[in-house]
Amino acid sequence: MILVKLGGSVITDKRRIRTFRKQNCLRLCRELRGAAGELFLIHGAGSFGHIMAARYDLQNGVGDDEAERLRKFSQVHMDVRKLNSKVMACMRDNRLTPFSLPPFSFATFSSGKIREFRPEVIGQLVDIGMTPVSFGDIVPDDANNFAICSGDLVMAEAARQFRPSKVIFVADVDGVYDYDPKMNKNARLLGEISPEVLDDIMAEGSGARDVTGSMRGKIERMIEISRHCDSCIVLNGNSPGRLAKAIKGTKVVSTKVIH
Ligand code: IP8
Repeated sequence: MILVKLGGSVITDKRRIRTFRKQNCLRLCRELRGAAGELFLIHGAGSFGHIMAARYDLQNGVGDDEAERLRKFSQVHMDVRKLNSKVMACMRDNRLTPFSLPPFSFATFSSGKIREFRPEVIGQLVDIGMTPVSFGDIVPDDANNFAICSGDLVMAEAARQFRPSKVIFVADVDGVYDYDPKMNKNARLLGEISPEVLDDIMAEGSGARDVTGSMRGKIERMIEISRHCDSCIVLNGNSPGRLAKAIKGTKVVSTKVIH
């Protein structure tokens, strides 16, 4: 299996609410064709999820008597499903055979973590040559009534269960940098990232943060994922051709994640 996450920042404009980057998404789906038949695709929520989730503070769940907040969870869920439909359409336009799997169709959640995971729901689709497509979403949660499930959480559990040959994170920059490249023009692209260098480059809390966590937390999760696959890389999806080459096994500008 090849596990790919299309980051929300490459398929949406993260600063403008519900703004889809259709041309980028179409091209990336074309590049994914090389993985057809063995692909599990996950995409982020971008500006269809993070802006409203942060505005309404949805990362802290919802109480039993908060009907108005439930409406907000429902709204964000609807928005991310709209984004998912757009991604699905781009895949179909490229003659891929996507099948949408919201996280709650194969997992249950408690305190924002996966409680049960049913890999057979995903495996069955891959076995018959379909491409399951999951995404960052709002999910029912045993402890907090509702929670936000990042696509990264799905990536981590899928890597543990399926032990993919390749895991590819498609970002809007060339890989992982020592500083945030959007804030610091001297930031240096790292060829490799491992637990040893993580502490040197990032103090807790540094780097951009969104509703599903800090940059450091995301990198820690990638390092964990790298334990369960043959290769794990972060590359730039705004640069045409890199995803297709990485799928083929050609070396591209990227950061290799190792443990
Ligand atoms: O973009 C976030 O998923 P991510 C999901 O994969 C929501 O971290 C609803 C904000």
